[in-house]
Amino acid sequence: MYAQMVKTAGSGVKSREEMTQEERDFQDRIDRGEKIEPKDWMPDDYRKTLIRQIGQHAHSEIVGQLPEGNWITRAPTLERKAILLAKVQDEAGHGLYLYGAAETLGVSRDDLTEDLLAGRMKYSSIFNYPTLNWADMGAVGWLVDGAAIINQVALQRTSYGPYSRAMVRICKEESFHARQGYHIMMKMANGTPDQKRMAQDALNRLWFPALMMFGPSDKDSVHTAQSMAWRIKMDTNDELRQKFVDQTVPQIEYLGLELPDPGITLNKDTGHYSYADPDWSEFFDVIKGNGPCNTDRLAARNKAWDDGKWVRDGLMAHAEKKAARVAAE
Ligand code: BYC
Repeated sequence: MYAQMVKTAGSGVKSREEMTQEERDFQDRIDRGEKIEPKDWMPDDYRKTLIRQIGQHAHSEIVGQLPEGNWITRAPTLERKAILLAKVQDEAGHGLYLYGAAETLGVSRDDLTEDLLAGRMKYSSIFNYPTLNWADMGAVGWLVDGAAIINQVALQRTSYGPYSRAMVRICKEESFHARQGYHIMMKMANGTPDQKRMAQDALNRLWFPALMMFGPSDKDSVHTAQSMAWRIKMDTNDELRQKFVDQTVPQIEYLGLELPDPGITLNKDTGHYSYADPDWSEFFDVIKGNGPCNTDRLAARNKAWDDGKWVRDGLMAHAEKKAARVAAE
């Protein structure tokens, strides 16, 4: 466990001897599986890592509304429209739970938002890819929410209490999201030849970006060793990616679609599928801001923030008046 992690070469994780007594006591709590709560003592870097990860996670939920929100008015039936609308609203709620969890660490929601809008904080790479047609709504729900669940189910056991509790609630809703996406794929894969072709094309385009959601390969992941020692992350990026591939390949086969990577093969000895890595240079380019939709996504979020100023100002004025009234009573 932790003792093995500290020896990871070049991980930057402190050995027990290098820790202060407070840090050792903190690590012991983590190793016993205790939850850390907002008022507990924690190392500065633990706090910073959580703010970075939870903040990015919250931003992903909010930015993640854009590629799907774009299809609400064009959903093919009233029922599909209502389902997609509910899903996109859920993502806003997930963002709010996560901003709430981040705020318990002493950072304000406005500061996090400003960092996102100025391009100082990241959000998931996947949302920098376009959603071109209705089949993409199926593939996003199935693959993107499917990948998010695999990561988030593990995070339900994360060491920071408010983050872990937010994950429990989010995971329940994510299961519905993934199911609705797969349902769209089932309809299309069993529909007309054109619909099946669209389903295949959406799978082919979104497969590698979905694999990238788990982050760089373990050898290039800068934060994994320390985050696992602190049980902020419960699994490595490659472990979660493998789980996703193992879960998704049989689903592709059930749909009767072709595998998006001809190299996918089941290794009978390990029980796992081998698969091709995504193009990591593309991934690093996307997270640096150079993906197909980065500029549009940030412009849309900036516009929403500016357009919403009158609402925030109105709410603040109302709150101030109410506080003054209460104080005068
Ligand atoms: N995209 O050391 P590493 C969803 C960055 S969406 C962008 O492995 P870490 C949903 C990473 O931040 C899913 N950046 O990092 C919403 C770091 O850069 P910095 C959202 C990425 O943190 C709406 C650098 O690369 N889920 O739910 O240990 C509709 C090195 O990486 C990405 C979460 O956010 C990426 N994909 O591990 C539908 C889950 N990957 O910060 C669905 C919570 C890596 O040093 N987050 N980077 O500049 C995590 O579990 C972890 O943060 C990650 C990365 C596994 C993503």
